[in-house]
Amino acid sequence: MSHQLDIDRIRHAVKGQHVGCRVEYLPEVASTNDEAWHLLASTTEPSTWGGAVILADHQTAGRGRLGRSWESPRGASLLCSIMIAEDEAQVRSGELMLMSAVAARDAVVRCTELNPQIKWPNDLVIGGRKLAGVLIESRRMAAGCGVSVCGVGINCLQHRGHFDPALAISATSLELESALPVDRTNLAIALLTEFDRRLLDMRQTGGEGLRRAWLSSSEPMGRPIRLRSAGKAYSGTTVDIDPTAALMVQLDSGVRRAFSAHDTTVLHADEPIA
Ligand code: BT5
Repeated sequence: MSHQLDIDRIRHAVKGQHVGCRVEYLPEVASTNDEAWHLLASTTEPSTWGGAVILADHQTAGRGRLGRSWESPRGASLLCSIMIAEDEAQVRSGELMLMSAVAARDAVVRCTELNPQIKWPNDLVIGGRKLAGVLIESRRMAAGCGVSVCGVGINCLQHRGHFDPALAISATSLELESALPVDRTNLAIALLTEFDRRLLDMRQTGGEGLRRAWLSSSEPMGRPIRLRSAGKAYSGTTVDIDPTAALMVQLDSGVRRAFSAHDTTVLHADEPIA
């Protein structure tokens, strides 16, 4: 089995779907999300790029949320950005965040024997170690159309030594977790197919099914949690998520509060609160 991404096979497999109506591949980019924004900025009709996908084998400046970086050794990850135009999908960035996490998880479940959990807001974890992350960026384009770029990074072929020392304990990959061979092409097909299915479902039935799917695949609610938001630290117990992907927390102070996925960091158990 080849470890190369087979782009022709991906294009063929997702033919007829909205997500994957165009599949662009670049061996190396700064960030697949940047590449998507360049493409969108260079067209007078950004909405026609809805459903288009950028895949790459390597990122020199992959990014996470809040200015953090996303590491990926060459050829080892699935690095993917999916463009969704607001008017076609009538979905907001919070729903896209839920959708991306659920689609990424379901893709892993389809391609392996693994059962990762979603960790709010955007991580897939196995045994507490991070397997994948999601980054949603939304902008209003010059043409007046709102577009979101859903970036998904899944660690596939990494061995322990591939990870920086800082990630060696906190990160994992399909290769490390699964007894089955890892095929990035199959995973890409499954991701685009699951995303397409969820998007269609969302348009037809609204966000409730998506929220339920997210909850049934996530770490259970009712857990103690420590968070940092807008420079302040909080601790409490998780209660629920809402359709904007905000996490409802019963704070130790007695107040119930929603935390937005865009500006909140979950603190590790041993991480200082300040
Ligand atoms: C994320 O951010 O988890 C979102 C990652 C999204 C990456 C995709 S790849 C395709 C697209 N193009 C991009 O440029 N980005 C998207 P966040 O929750 O902020 O987590 C970032 C943190 O995860 C870092 O600060 C590290 O601690 C950790 N991290 C970095 N690389 C990792 C990796 N490969 N595996 C596990 N953890 C990692």
